[in-house]
Amino acid sequence: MSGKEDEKKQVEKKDADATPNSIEQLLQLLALGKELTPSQQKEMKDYKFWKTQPVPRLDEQVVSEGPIDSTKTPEDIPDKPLPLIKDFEWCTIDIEDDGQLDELYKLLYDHYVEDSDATFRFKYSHEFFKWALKPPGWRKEWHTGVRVKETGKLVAFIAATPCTIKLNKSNKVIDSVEINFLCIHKKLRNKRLAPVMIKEITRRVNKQNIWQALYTGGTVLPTPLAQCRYQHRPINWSKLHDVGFSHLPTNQTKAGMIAHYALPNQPKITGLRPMELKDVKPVLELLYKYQARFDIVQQFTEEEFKHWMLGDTDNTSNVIKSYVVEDSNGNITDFFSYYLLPFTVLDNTHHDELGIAYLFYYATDSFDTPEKYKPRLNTLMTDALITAKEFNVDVFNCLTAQDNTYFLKDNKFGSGDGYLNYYLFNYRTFPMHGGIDPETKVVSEDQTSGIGVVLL
Ligand code: MYA
Repeated sequence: MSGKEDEKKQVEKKDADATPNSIEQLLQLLALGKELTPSQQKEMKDYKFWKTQPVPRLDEQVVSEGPIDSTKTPEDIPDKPLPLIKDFEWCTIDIEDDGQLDELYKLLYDHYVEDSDATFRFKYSHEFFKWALKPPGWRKEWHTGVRVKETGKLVAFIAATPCTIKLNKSNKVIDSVEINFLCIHKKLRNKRLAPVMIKEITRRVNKQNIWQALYTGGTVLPTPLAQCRYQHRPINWSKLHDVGFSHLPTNQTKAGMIAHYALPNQPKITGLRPMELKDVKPVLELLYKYQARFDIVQQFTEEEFKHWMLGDTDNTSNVIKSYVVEDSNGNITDFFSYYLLPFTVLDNTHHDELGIAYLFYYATDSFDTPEKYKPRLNTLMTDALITAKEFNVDVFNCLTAQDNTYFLKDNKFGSGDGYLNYYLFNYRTFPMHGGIDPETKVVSEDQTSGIGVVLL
């Protein structure tokens, strides 16, 4: 087969696997990035900033896992922040202060997601920020902003939150941070401020004797440990159609599409109920057993797990929803969780909000019997979709991470155009499977991914 024919086949295959264009646009928004064509891809030497950082090189063949630079101590790290360009100053966003949360909201609302039509915006809430940025062990100075000196206007932000990573193959546990919400005002783009923000958050984290970080992004940087693809499952197809996310495929009727995505009103699994405080310990034990199947996982203390699953409340959070299955002996056999981050819909006479759920952590005790595992996972996820209807979720998203590839097809998820790359800072790992064929990007059904961590 000639190269051209080969390329054409791949495109056909990808198209057959993909969902309508407008849904793809949604997923691009969510992914904050799109796969680059080979001619757009940069080489290592072109990454002027990243080539100076302790990250694996793009062409590197990893022979053993471990830190890249392990020579420094906190005393080697400067006490003072890096100098900023004239007229700007560093600040710390106090997320206990509603006024400062509003400033962060406004920055992200206007500048985090590129939406050329200005039709959809992330609808962050104070509750979301507090959940996302204040897990146990959070530090004020890790919510780092940049302001205009004269006016005090917030123009850039980056956040670190503590986390513990475990690499199952080498049995290494790494004290780490997750880096998220890097955002620069559109007028300050392409001025090399991002590298300064990254170096400053690195300094602040290093000062706490932490030398590794986990982060994700749509942009390809040196060097992803895995790449996953966005997947989505329309729940309220007719609303998605109304706001322009889903178009009607030829040879289909609206009624046919609605019927295709219809879900029962009641969950199927006996014993399914919202997770409570008393479940934290057994659910964490279940998760730990289950997660041994992935290459990279997150370890939680009970306190951390309580925060991430229940949002510091007894499951009355509007942001994180967690459910368990309790059998007749009182044992927890399964659990799932998802978080809610809606979109504001602008310029639509019928709808002003789109409900979006993102699959978070889940586990089941049936994973050691392959014939039971896949059907169980499928039913569990159907129940997750059913419960999400109660919270006005219109589309349910996940990645090809965890064991999601096992349930995507049966639960009518469709592949999007967005990709998410996973990175570790200052650590080499063996490459991990992202649940898609690395060449064709088609979902690898029936193959577990190596990715057991979920980042917001
Ligand atoms: S991912 C979400 C990122 N945010 C957005 O996409 C929101 C909209 N976009 C923006 O606000 C800006 O475009 C950003 C870049 C801020 C993304 N991660 O200042 P520049 C490199 C890392 O001129 P700008 C998230 O939050 C780029 O390759 N690097 O660019 C996780 C180039 O370097 P090089 C990125 O467009 C963040 C340099 O920046 C990213 O004005 C994890 C250009 O700088 C990106 N997403 O601003 C951060 N995008 O020359 C890393 C571009 O080498 C954390 N670049 O190609 C590392 C761990 C740190 C802690 C370590 C502790 C131990």
